Amino acid sequence: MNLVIFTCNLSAFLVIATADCPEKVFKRIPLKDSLFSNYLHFYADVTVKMCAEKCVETSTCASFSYIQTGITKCYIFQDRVWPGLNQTYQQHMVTYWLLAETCPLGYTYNISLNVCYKVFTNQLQWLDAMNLCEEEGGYLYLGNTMERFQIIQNLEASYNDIVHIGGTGRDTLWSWLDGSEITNSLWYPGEPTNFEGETCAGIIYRDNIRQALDQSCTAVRKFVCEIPTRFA
Ligand SMILES: [Ca+2]
Repeated sequence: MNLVIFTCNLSAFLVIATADCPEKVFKRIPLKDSLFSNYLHFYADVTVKMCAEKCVETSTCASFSYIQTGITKCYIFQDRVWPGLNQTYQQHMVTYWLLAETCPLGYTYNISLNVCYKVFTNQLQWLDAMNLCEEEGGYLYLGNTMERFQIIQNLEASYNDIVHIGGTGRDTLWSWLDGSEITNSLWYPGEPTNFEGETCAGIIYRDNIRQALDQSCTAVRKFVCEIPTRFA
């Protein structure tokens, strides 16, 4: 088996090429250090390449997590794992997803941002929306740059209410699902209000602008999913 680390400007990519199966591409997903309990297999004292190889060998594997400190640990998963609301965190844990070839049907590809995204018109609670995005192969949309936020700004008028996106927190500890801070410039004036139970992020449309707000996780809203692919 021929293993190659792909060292272009996207150093987060790990490419596994084999003689008898198509090239597999893994991408290090920008999620917080998370420790997941629902793994298919566990391996100790292996390299990250060996861990990726174990995933390729496991037909149902969609992602793996890896810790390089101390005795290396490799966890193989059936799902593309993501940090849930009550996830355990372990510093230095990194997660790679086996990437899809293209944007799924119904998703829009934004070439300048390299992102596949879809706005959903059905309304769900935040966690149900996140689970649906996960079933699609991704997660709730990360608005973690001004450029990414612009996609939200350009939503049709039919989304002129609150929309779920991929951020959680409370008090002053608010972050996108990749762990990056929700910066002050993205909050709607006066938000986050940190009212009781408002621990999920959304986008509100008011006064001709869309900005972030904290809101109840149990409110049913439209939502936006994004899917990482081997080119996005
Ligand atoms: Ca609020």
